[in-house]
Amino acid sequence: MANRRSFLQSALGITAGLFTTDKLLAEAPQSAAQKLKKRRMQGDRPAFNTPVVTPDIGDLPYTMDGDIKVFHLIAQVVEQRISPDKKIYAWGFNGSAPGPTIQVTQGDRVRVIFDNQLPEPSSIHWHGFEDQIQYDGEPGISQPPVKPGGRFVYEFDIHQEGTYFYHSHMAMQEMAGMLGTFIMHPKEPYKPHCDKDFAINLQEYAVLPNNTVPNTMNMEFNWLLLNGKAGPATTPLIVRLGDRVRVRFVNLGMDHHPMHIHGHTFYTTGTEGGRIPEVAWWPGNTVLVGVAQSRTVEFVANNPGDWMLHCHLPHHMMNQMSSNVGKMTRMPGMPAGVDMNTGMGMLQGTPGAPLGDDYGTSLGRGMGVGGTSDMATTNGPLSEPKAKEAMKAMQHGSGQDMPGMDMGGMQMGDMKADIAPNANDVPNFPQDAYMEGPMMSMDKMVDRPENYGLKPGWSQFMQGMMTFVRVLPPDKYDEVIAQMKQANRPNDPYSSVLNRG
Ligand SMILES: [Cu+2]
Repeated sequence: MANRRSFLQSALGITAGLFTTDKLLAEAPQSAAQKLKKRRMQGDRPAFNTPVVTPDIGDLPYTMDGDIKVFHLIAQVVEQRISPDKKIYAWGFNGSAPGPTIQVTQGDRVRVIFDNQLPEPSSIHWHGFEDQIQYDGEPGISQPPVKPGGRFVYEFDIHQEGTYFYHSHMAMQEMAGMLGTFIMHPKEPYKPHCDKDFAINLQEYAVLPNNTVPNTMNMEFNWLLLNGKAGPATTPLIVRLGDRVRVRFVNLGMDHHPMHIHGHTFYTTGTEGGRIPEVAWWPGNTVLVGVAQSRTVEFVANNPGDWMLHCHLPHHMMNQMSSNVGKMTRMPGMPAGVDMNTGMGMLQGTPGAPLGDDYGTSLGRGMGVGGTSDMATTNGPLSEPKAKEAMKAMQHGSGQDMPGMDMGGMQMGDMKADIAPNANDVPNFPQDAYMEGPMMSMDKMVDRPENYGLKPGWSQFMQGMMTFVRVLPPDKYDEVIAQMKQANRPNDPYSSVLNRG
């Protein structure tokens, strides 16, 4: 076994050190790739470190300086579309928030050149590293804060293995998006071998409607993200029926997230402290990923279908949800005699929104004795003609009724068919029908090869921390992979999978 493994490792160029992970298998001689395929079909899995795929994010490339892997990490403001209809300015690294995933192997010597392009001091903490104190990244404690335009060089001998992270050690910067995953592949590959290995960063932001900047002080999060995207903009995990799959969840936010998979039972095989010995793995379909923790799960994708993978907190399966706005939708129109903010239900004024006494009960946070702005009802509009009028552009999908407003690609469901005639008389209605009928479908707006073949209209039921594990039979799998290859996207997070065939 050891001989075969070392043969494969050298045949695949794995021990030689990789410049980017996608090169890892691209360098494999054709014969080795064919042998690999044959072995997979025979159920005989070679052991090697499968490169981790971080959907929607990708990897930080590196160069070699002698034996040292050198990464260049740049803190900067990043413009990020977290959903087709929502763009925010986060603070991240090298163009994304979370920052790109760093992948190294146990035994590596690693240098990270950190440049601060932010308008205030920062530093990077290497979460879980058994490193030297001068490289721990605590500003003012282990190192001077890195000033705007400044640089600091971190250097490590990697002797651990597992799923770690990097983040700003300034709390508000972390909440603005400054975090990323750091994978330490083991020197001796984990057994059993996994065919697919994914990383998913869990994050939340508070961004009020019509705002583009996360409010890092707000405790009421209305955008819940997987790798910087809210459903349905998340990119599914593409796996072949029969693959053994590893998913590494990383949580660097304000909430804990019970991550749940449909149709499969997984084993928790790792924490933020590395691999768990096999005798201590525990089965489940939900794993609670606490703040500052990572949880690694593994399962055999033996059940074909497009299976949900999501946080199970109900409010984390939603987008744009905010109690700071909302009164307007169930009224016949804007109330007369009030200013725009009041009319729209914006919380404002003394004693201050949203935590003031006046508004307490509306937000479910008061003493329960009533507030001046209590709302008789909860969510959205009920009259079909009104909603249709408000959403003309979306119905037609091209914005021709509302010049200058391109909502192209949205499709409305059939409201009449979906809502009971007596809906208005039912206590607590509406709940999930808050957009007046079914949510708008955004299939076209989030179209990508990984979504190929999903059931039409799927996107209206995906929000927040929701994605798919698409367990595809060989023919469907090949079809989707072919589409992904054809897309030929620069820095494709899936490139290591695509190169492997
Ligand atoms: Cu959650």
